[in-house]
Amino acid sequence: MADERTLVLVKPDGVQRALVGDVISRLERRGLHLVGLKLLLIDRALAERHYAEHREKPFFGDLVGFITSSPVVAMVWEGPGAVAMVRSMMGATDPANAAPGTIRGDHAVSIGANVVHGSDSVSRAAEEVALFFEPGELVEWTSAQAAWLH
Ligand code: IDP
Ligand code: MG
Repeated sequence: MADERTLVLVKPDGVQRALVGDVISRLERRGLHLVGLKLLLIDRALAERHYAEHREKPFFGDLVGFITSSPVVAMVWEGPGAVAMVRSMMGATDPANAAPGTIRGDHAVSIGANVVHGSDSVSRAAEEVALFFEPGELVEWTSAQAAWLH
């Protein structure tokens, strides 16, 4: 499986509920590694680009309003098959359908406040990473630096 990068956001509800550490811990223990990390308040322009695919949906206004309402943690995680792996660890979009053991299945009840975002394809991941991070903010692990990575 090729190494992939994926964008993960801990959404405003996850940050406020002190779930940042839990999300990071799950992804670390799984064996993915961090290549970028920041805390930021998303502005409207970034939110509208990030969620552009949902522009015509009835919940778009609420979605943009929520993601811009308080700080989020944005991260880039790397590893073999990372995009699909993170999606499976997040659980279904609607927490009512999210399996126990997933982030949403363990921590959420509301489809709007569902703790995390994860890119849904390799191509979209590249676009989302570029929306949130400058190239210089991402770490290229060398094999020597990665000696203790698993
Ligand atoms: P995803 O986050 O699992 O990729 P998407 O379909 O891309 O789900 O939707 C983006 C976000 O929009 C979801 O995480 C959720 O918070 C919100 N959302 C999706 N569908 C609905 C809906 O029907 N009502 C309200 N919010 C929704
Ligand atoms: Mg999505």
